[in-house]
Amino acid sequence: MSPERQTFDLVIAANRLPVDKVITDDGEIEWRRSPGGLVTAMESVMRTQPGAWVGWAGDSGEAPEPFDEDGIHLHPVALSAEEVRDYYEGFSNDTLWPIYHDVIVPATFHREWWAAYRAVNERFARAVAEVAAEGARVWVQDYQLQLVPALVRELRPDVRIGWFNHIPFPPVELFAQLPWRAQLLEGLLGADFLGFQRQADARNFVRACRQLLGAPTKRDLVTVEGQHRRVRAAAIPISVDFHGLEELAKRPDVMARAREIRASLGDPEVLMLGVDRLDYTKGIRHRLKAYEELLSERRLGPPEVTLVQVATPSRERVEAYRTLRNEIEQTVGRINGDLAKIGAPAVHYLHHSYPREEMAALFQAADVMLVTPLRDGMNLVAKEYVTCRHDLGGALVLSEFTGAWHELHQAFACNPHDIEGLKQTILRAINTPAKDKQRIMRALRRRVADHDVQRWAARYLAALDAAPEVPQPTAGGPSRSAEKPNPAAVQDSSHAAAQEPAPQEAGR
Ligand code: GDG
Repeated sequence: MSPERQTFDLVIAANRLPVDKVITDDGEIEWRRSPGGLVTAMESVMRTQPGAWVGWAGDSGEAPEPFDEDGIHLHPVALSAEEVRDYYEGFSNDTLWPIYHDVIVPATFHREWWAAYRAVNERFARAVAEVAAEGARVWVQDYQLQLVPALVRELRPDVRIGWFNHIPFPPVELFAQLPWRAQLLEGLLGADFLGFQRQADARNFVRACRQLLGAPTKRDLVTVEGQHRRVRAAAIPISVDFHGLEELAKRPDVMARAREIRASLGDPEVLMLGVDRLDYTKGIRHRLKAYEELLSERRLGPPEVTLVQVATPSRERVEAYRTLRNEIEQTVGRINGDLAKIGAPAVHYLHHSYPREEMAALFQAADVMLVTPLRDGMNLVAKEYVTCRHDLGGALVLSEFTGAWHELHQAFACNPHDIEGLKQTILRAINTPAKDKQRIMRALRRRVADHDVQRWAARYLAALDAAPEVPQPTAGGPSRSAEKPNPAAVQDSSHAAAQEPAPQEAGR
């Protein structure tokens, strides 16, 4: 640690920095805050304590110098073009992503990708070690950085380390396919506390440690033998900035835009909406199949009913994503070719990303929101939709395979693999009386309002502080054994388990 470096009590490490580079008309470089739940949550935390964010700035090659942006110290990490290919597109998105999402597409294993993943994780760990103050809290995000906890612990045994997984953690039978499974688990076990979206994800992790490493485990604790440490793994489900987004959705211009969207679609009786990154996990193909069958069977049809599908471009250099895009675009073409009328397309397919205001307007315009992933860590779109429905209108069709379903169990639940069932659920979401739908929407909104992203971050950090103690070497930094566990945090995170619906509620 160089003495002149600024250091921080809270350090976030995430694959991406929360800013995008924009070149202005006069050729100047500007950084614009990329709006996302994580950034909003961190803003609320960093208001009371200065924090740093370590991440990639989005361009390959040399990293920009560290800079401050809206009260957060941003510390860019460099990635070469080869590392973007091997660490990011390769190991993160073509090895880990499929394994962690039920192998919906086969995973690709390359030893060079693993070498790049390790090298980049080492670089992130060194950057974290540089900016973390004595005894700081370090919060590592997501599957791209699973080796960082152990690497940081080696460099900086004085800091407290947490990791949060935004995606599912797979059952041991799938995780075991990874040739580097032991190294990944050992990387994570460098943390004091590991956060997951669902209880099932935390349990999968603990089981993997027991079965693949032979580590002793007890409930949500894994013992790291040799280091006399215990690591806790628990569910702390992420959420959205309820009040910020609701305020946006209440803006008169946004509400007027929602009406304008409906009018430009010919004021259909039923407007259905899908909003997803174009990813095979999101179940877009299953959704289109159910919709196509409903149209062919004349149970629904344009112009009375129409579907808007926003498919945000994603990972376009990964083969599986290019294949998916072709399949979806062919299907949309076929549905419109077979089933649309002049001036009344059956599917409005939009392969763009939109400003937040437009998303909020779309959510308010939609009578039925289709969230049908085959597997999804949480799915924030579901929570954003109910947040925007301050009018209590609309209906949410929600896959049981999302983390969100474990909290939003009043939604119209579906199994997207069951096309017949999905069709029935869509019809039910359309035909349920408005009064009943309002009651459902009120309950869904209450859940998200009470469990917003600010509360998520506060709960996570409280759980990190309350994580089992580590015996510290007496020389050097402050002893952490003086800290008391925070019973409130422990109690609060077990609350998530209480919220999981009983299995018999699944078929609603
Ligand atoms: C991962 C996990 C987990 C999408 N298109 C546009 C746009 N979006 C926004 C949505 C939402 C976000 O992107 C997508 O979040 P999701 O949660 O739906 O899905 P992933 O991208 O797969 O996220 C997921 C999440 O991490 C957080 O932990 O929930 O399970 O896979 O906020 O609104 N936003 C704008 N324009 C778009 O065109 N402005």
